[in-house]
Amino acid sequence: MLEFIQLLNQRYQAIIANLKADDPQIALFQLRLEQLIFTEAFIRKGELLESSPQTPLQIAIIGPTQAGKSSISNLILNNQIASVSPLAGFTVHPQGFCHQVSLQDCSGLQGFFGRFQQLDLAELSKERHDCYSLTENGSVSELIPPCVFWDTPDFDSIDSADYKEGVIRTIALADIVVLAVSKEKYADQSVWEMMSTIESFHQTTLICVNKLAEGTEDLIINSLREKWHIARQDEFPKVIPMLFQKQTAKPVWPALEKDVFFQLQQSVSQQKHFEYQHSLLNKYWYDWLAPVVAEHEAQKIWQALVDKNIEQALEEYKRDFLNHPQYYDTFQNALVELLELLEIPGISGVLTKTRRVLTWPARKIFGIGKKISRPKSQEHTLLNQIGEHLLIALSDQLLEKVDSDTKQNKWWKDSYLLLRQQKNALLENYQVAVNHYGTSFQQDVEETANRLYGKLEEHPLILNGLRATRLTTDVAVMALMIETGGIGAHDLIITPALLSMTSLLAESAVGSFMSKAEAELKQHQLETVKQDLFIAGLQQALYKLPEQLSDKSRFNISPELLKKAEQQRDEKKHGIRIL
Ligand SMILES: Nc1nc2c(ncn2[C@@H]2O[C@H](COP(=O)(O)OP(=O)(O)O)[C@@H](O)[C@H]2O)c(=O)[nH]1
Ligand SMILES: [Mg+2]
Repeated sequence: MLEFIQLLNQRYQAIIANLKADDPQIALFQLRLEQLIFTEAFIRKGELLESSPQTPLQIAIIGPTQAGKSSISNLILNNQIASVSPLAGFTVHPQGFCHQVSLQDCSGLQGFFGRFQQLDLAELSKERHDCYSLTENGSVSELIPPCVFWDTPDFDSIDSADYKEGVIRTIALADIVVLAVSKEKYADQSVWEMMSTIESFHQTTLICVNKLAEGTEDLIINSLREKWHIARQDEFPKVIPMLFQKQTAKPVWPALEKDVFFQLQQSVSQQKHFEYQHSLLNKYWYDWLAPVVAEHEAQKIWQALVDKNIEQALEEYKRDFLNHPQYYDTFQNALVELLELLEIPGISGVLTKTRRVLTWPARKIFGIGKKISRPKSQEHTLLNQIGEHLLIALSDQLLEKVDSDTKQNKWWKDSYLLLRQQKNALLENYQVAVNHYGTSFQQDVEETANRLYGKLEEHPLILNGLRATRLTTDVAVMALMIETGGIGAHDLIITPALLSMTSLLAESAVGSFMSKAEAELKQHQLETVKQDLFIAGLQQALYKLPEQLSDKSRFNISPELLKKAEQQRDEKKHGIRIL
């Protein structure tokens, strides 16, 4: 799950970086990015609980600028270890202090912080925000049990992404959150936004109100309570009021509240982490993935468009070739092959004799001196036209979508541009496939001829009848011309001899076999064209086209990956589904 959330995070970042500054989506995407950072941190905490269950109690103090977080940290730690400053934004790294626990006890933390580097307190530099420190506290405090106590940077300072992420990580790590506010800052929007966001972490919370003027405690606590109930559903936590210390400039812990952390420790429960994680994921999932799902939908519409155009192309192919009485010549080709197989006596002799005569029409057709090549058949020309037409039609339909689908307008526009750019390459591949089909299907034609011949062999009477038929040189001439490429096979229809052979066969006992063979050949031809040219060729390449679009404007998370992530989301750590 962590990988998927990180992937989403990266995708959102990349897309935000490429949106125009005035794009209305920016604010929304940034909000989601922040939710993802919170969620990633919480998932990391779950992994820490699982991989290092011995990790000591974690307490983090959080709050806006100048609340006195570092001062209160020192008070609680009974040590002047966290730097205090009158300058806002002074603490910029999460700083962990090990109280009565050793650094070794905290060995799981580096894994939790991931790319953030663990340094010594003294090594932290203001220039670099992707680090945190972990230090042994040295002195003993009677306010806290053995734990790691974290001082954190102000959560309301707008600074680098690393800075913000460091704060969020530390908040998610905490078993107990101490919200530090001063009387000036407790009403800030940033405070209540944060408290509302982390409600889904279900952490034990304590509020320290610092710098209070004497006598204002009740007023401020009441106001805090009100704000809490607006921001959150859970119980209002315990509040520690701390009076403003004019002389010392250091807060003082109320004497009666010495064991508050020991009490709070009792209510820390890590048992429900995965349940909370699951509801956190569910809370945002739909929003986060809305643009991913929209891409999938656009992709589906695109595929349906491709399919529709392929269907139309096949209809054209049927109308203008397979079912066209003048142009369909494949079965005639099979009959010419059959003629050869029949080896009608005398024909071969005639063939040789007429060879000389034949050079004349062939030359006439192809121009004297030019190499004779088999002319492109009607089918070949038609298939190329159909392919080109398909790509043009698709391109037009994409352009229509740019106007009609305002929500996914960019998706369509990018796809349109990509198709325009790749049209020639697609067409070239298609033409190669058409050529290949032209030669390879000849085998199927020959096979049909063989089957017809085999059938005729079962009927020696017809076979002999055919052989006895006085076929004129006409047949031989036509057969030879086809062999040498002098003429298209469909011209055979006008050849009386072939006509007589065809009708002889049709009217004979093998007549129905013949028409069945013709129908089968046609069906097989349609399937082959559909599969080899339109499905394996065009459809597959076109389906994948949008996947090539730039990652800068798209999420490019496949439906399969999304499905896998959704399964993971609903699985407990040991593969048990959450009901
Ligand atoms: N006078 C007075 N100053 C305080 C008190 N608590 C904190 N401060 C001062 O407030 C400033 C900010 O404190 P700091 O702990 O660095 O706040 P942080 O930014 O939240 O960590 C420092 O100059 C502290 O000395 C207090 O009770 N009395
Ligand atoms: Mg500080």
